[in-house]
Amino acid sequence: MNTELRVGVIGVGAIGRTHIERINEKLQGAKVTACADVNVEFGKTVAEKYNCKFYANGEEMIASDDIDAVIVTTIDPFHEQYVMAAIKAGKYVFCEKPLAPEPDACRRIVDAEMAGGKKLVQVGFMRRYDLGYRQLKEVIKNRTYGEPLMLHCAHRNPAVDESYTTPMAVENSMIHEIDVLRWLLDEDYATAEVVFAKNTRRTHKDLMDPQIMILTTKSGVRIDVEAFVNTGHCYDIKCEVCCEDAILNLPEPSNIEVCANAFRGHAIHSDWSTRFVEAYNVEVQEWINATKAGRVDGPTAWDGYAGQVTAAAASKARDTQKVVKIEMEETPEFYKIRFCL
Ligand code: ISE
Repeated sequence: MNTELRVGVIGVGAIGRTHIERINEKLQGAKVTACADVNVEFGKTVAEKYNCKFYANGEEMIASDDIDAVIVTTIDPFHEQYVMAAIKAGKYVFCEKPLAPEPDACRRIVDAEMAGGKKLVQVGFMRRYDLGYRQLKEVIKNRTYGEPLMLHCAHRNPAVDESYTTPMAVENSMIHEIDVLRWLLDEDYATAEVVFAKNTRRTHKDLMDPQIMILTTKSGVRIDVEAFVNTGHCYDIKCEVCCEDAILNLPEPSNIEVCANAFRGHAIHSDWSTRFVEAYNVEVQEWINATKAGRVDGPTAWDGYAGQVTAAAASKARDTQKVVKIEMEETPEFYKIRFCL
């Protein structure tokens, strides 16, 4: 396809708008030509602002000739219906994480995509596009420093509001580690466990914070991930990979070093949207390029499914305070090229 890819965005409340701006103002080869939102009044103002056609009905937009490809950025429970509509229309679709909240819903998407015989779905796991994680991936893939043995990770947010409750540490935050570490190590998980630390004074009654998720992979790599979402001061993502011959660390995004007031250091990010802004840009640009070339290069519907199967096991482990075995089927041939970014 030599002409611009015409993209329709469903759900323009939050990250949907950011993707519209990114596509129209920063990236190459695509234009947002339509958008849809259940909040009609608000959706119309967004359509007017970005000069695209508004649809009150998302399915109608997906089926229309106004667009070639779809971005789904609605609230999570609505992802399945729009991804399914895109598969039915034979259009490429980028769906923000999670593919769907329940593993069964993800499985229905996988089955529908396989039945259609063509990969169309990409899931928005943007960490895979972060330069630092890509550097780690290269070294781990080549076994430059031997086998990876254990990983120590942290996912720290400055603060969350009252709507963020205990299950969300796994399902909304550590789902990123679940995906990116599976991709880094190129293998599925075998068990999950979640333990609690002492609660911070900054939390509220429906949120245990911090929490530690412990995963083992099928080959025996041991992973611990700390989720601490009310640090009060920073957005901080850590990933330390202990290999046989070296310890590897996810690099910090670069920032000027400041020396003042008898202190030397550099600022770190206070929000995920700035920490991973470049990763988002690369992710959406690569999606545009692959879509125009008729391919899915990024995280597939199967990856989305594997993520939710693992998250469900970790949630069960948290609720029962037991180690839970993860039952994950072999990756079907259809999805076998999943790790070839
Ligand atoms: C949020 O929903 C995200 O996706 C961010 O990337 C993550 O860091 C944050 O913890 C989540 O709440």
